Amino acid sequence: MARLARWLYPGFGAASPQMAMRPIASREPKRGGETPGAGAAVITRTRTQTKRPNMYRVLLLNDDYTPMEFVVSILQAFFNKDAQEAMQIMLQVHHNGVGECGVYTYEIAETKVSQVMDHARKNQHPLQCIMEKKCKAPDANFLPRARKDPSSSLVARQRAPS
Ligand code: TYC
Repeated sequence: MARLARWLYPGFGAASPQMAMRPIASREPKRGGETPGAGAAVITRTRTQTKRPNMYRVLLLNDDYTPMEFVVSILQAFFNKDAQEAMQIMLQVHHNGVGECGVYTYEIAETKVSQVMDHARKNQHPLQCIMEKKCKAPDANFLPRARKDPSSSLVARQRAPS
């Protein structure tokens, strides 16, 4: 039904500007050498394609001087973590050197990094906050059709019996 609606109204279902309209060739068989003009019509169908934005992880780095409570307060203020989550992330950074505060689109990640760095600088703490591009998970809609070989990790969607 949604496909029909999209065919009739090309904008149907386009939830965001990420959904680009792309004309696709008509399935009508081409008649030899016919050019559009008097008596000929060109039928173009459009299909909406969703493109996922690149996503960025915002990370905190450990140092020996920034107080733990300050890091916890940052996680609550800028990353909307509750007290328990914030404590867990802070301890993760403290023990392992790095921890993830959240995953955002480019502009939001960049803003978070600036906010944290400004706030740390104003309070004279050496806290470092960085962003890193997140690897894309393969999009299920664009995976090749299941091949005969079930050992292929890309297309094997069924779990092997354990
Ligand atoms: N290691 C710091 C301390 O012992 C605490 C800390 C945690 C600092 C996380 C930075 O991103 C950080 N006071």
